[in-house]
Amino acid sequence: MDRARAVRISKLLGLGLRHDPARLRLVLDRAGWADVDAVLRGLASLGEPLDLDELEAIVVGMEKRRYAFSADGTRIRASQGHSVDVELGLAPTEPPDLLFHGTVERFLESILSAGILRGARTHVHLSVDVQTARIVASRRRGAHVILSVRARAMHAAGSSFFLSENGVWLTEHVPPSFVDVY
Ligand code: HQG
Repeated sequence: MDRARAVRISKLLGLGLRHDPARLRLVLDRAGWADVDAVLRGLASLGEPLDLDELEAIVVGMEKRRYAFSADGTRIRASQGHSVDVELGLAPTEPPDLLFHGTVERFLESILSAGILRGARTHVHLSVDVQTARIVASRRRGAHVILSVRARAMHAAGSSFFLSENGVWLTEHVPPSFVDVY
């Protein structure tokens, strides 16, 4: 499959599995899972018919591994990034000392006063390394800013952290006192 089509389908999966299940005619369960057959039907209904092998190639082949199949292969979900209310069932985990957040200069003043907010998503997304944070920042226009988050100290002060299946750290809110410009 050509990359443009894979990216197009990956975006539709994001829409259906993270933000707006009805657009793909899906119903997600509490943990965010949808039936694979329903996903294939939903994609076909939006003009992107594909078979199970092609879906698997997209899920496994994209570097970020945004989506994952259930152990029995009948269901699929997004590993992070939701705006719909789901309970991923991740265990609270102690984070490393520092985590990173890539953003842009125009958000900086607000972040330094209100902290890092989850916005429309269920969690703030933090990266384990600066390079990933740079990629996150580069999705946006304007000068990039990398923030470091004193995650271990936040955890010690009572915040919960979760590590998604694809290696993204999640927390509900990062107070400004734990944020530094990197
Ligand atoms: C900013 C992609 C003003 C925040 C990426 C960010 C990531 C504030 C934007 C994942 C703010 C929210 C998530 C405040 C935060 N004032 N702006 N107080 N607090 N912001 O897309 O982290 O490709 O919801 O800095 O790779 O950019 O979809 O979050 O710029 O992992 O899998 O508000 O999405 O993954 O934007 O990206 P987002 P994000 P996928």
